[in-house]
Amino acid sequence: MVPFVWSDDCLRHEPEAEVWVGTRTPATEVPARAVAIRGELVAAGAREVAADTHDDAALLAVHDRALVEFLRTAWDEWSAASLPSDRVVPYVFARPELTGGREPAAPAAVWARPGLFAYDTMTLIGPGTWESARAAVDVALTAVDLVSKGEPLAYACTRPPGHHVTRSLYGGSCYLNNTAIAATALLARVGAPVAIVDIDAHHGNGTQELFLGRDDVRTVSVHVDPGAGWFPHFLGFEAESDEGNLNLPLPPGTRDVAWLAAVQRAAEFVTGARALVVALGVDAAAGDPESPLEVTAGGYREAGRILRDLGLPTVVVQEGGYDLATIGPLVVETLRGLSGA
Ligand code: SP5
Ligand code: ZN
Repeated sequence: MVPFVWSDDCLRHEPEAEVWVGTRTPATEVPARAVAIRGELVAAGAREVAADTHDDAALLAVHDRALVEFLRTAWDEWSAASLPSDRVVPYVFARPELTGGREPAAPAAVWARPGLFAYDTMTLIGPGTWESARAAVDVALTAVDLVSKGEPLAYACTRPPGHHVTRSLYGGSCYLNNTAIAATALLARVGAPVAIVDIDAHHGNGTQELFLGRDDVRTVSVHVDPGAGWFPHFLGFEAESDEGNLNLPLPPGTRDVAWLAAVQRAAEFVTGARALVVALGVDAAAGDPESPLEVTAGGYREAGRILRDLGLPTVVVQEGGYDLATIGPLVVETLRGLSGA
């Protein structure tokens, strides 16, 4: 079985809640997700590799320093301000139209700062959030190191996930774009083009925006149609596609055959790349509480086979997947397909 990269620090982020339509609802992106995946990987005989620390170079090649510094300091500043919420949450948003496109002022109030960097109210910051997000970057970069050293396939057990984060905005339960950082690091090692295939149930909007208009990283996302009312709502439509970016939105209720046909198209789109990053969300599975797609474990295994057929050095980065009972088996099945097991 494949090597998988792990860091205990990825368990330190405990969002506890998500503020959805103004209501505090229980968090879905919980530490138990990573624990469940690890347990299943170990049971399947996968080899655990401890994450190495990496400096900020690859991180800052993808994200604005201001976002990184905000995330690094947000909890300490918030907790020192004696606010009524025990998690960092935005309340006023510095939209570009609000300031006529001018740079918004750095707000004096600590409680206004999240509105410079957050695009939703669901992605809370607490003690340990920064440590986990930064550790996930190290996990992803360690998997890139393994593949650069000749492993054909490596799995990064990243948590929190990352594919919804743009250069300067976080959201969608994500803080740092592990997938984009891995692809950027891989690009420096193997040369262009590098491919990102995102099979999370939700559109990889952050990854799309980071690489749109570039020909050195090709991006493709297979996801539930945002036009049917699903997150990220404003993005993920077919019309955003160009020579280097392909969106394949699917209707709610989509099952294996149609989903795999889209994964096949995704694979064809990136044929000729020198290396592959798979943004592996297993929330497209039937029964996942966060998506209406109905993919089976066998479907995920077949997706792995389709992507294996590209014959590329491959880094798999964990994204979503919220059903604690099935998340581990779904990851293992995908990796079986990818490794030809
Ligand atoms: C990485 C990833 O899969 N992020 C997905 C984030 C989507 N969240 C949108 C949630 C929409 C409302 N869900 C209601 C549940 C409230 N707890
Ligand atoms: Zn998702």
